[in-house]
Amino acid sequence: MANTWSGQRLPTPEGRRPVFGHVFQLDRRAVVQSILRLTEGLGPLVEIDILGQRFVFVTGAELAREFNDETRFRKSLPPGILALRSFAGDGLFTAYSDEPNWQLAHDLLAPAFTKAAMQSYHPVMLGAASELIDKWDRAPGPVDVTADMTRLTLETIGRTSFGQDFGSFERDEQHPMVGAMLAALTTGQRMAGTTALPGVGRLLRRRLERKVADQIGYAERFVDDVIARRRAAGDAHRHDLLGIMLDDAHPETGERLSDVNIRYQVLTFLVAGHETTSGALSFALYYLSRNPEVLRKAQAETDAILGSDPDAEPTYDQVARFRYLRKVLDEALRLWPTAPGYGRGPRETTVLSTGHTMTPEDTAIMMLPAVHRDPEVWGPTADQFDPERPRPKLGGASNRPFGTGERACIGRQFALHEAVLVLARLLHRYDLAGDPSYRLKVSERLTLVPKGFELTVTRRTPGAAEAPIEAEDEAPAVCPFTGQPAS
Ligand code: MNH
Repeated sequence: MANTWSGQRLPTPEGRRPVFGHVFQLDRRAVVQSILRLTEGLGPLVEIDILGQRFVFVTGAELAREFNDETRFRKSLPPGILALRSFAGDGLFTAYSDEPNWQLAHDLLAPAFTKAAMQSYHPVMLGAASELIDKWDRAPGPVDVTADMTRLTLETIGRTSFGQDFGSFERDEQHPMVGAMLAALTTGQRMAGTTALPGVGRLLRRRLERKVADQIGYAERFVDDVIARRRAAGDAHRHDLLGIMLDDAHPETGERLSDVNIRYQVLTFLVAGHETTSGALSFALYYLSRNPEVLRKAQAETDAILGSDPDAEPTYDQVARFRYLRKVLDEALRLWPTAPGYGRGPRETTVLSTGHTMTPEDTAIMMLPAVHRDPEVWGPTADQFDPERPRPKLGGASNRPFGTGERACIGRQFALHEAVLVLARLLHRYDLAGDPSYRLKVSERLTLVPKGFELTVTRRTPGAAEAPIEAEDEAPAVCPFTGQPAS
């Protein structure tokens, strides 16, 4: 059986009950935050029992670095990710690394994330940002930040990758696709938590399955329709992510993606391509609104680069120059990695530095919010937001919001370009005021996002900045495919 850890005892929180394990100590709507609380002080390797199913978490930065070694370990699919396969199949995110469609899709889609491709997305990203700005210019009161960031990122991924406009800024409610995707994903995850329960579990699963069938059906019909319309358009269509999947064969093997797999990829990119970036933008705006000095510096940077015209749009090359904004974003993703974990397992049976033996059937989940706040590495101010904090002891190895190795995020550059571009336009144009009585609450969908966070935005007059701000210590460039520093 998988994930037995050869029967070894691992540190585990108190109050574990027979059959139920720690389930009564978990808030069903905030499982990640519950686990963070439960595992505190027990690290770096902690076991949680949910209804007889074992979950092993890595909460220490040194140990996480050990797991990031690609020669010993690779991505593994913990139950919560495995459950997504009923929806996303062997799409890029949920495929096993040795499944043929992973390498095929990885190779085929790499051209959609080159610099040339990013340059072609740039004007589309600017267009979506302008629609957000039109909405905020007209806002009669405080804006719902997370909802609007989700509008923005859904439009960006839809338009750049599939030529699909969701009309998010024309509607008051979110597009039905958002609800359908979230329902499919969260239910899949909840079902994963019940697999060790034979009797009750089966009933519970069947009820959830029925509830979600309509939503999955909607999402699949929507995607099939996008694909069909593109096919009907004939040769005239564009060479975006969808175009590549429909038209291109692997340069060496001549293989193509199947229709079923293309559907999985479209669903994967729609989900992976917007939720996480939306959360990252929302957390960054939260911290900016809470740190006036940081906001002032970030605004000065936008003035220095974009000048005094509030309608100025950054060029592709200018986006890379927002070094301070990039640090703000990185620091927000350190504290709240919106994809809060990833699974790793050994290629061969191995002994960890903790002394525990791990077989290829075992999985450990890197608990990123804990890893990213490990005081051993980040010091006593680990929990504080400080975009200018010095690089930590382990450098980038202790900060992996985009995962690691060959299975690291393929959309990293896409997300960073989009997020910096949008933040630049917003801070150049607006002053931000949060409600001082708001206390950060984090809501857990598939990803982490601020909950109920509103901002009052008022137009500002961009100044001619006194002196352009240059970041002092520049982080080394990181390869988007390996997550390792590019040499
Ligand atoms: Mn993304 C994989 C985080 C934006 C598409 N992404 C990952 C992983 C993390 C991650 C972590 C690795 C998971 C694992 O090892 O199991 N992603 C993010 C974050 C953001 C993000 C924090 C934004 C901020 N991701 C994006 C965007 C896209 C995208 C934007 C698409 C345009 N991500 C993916 C895909 C994968 C992935 C696809 C799976 C890659 C693979 O396994 O080959």
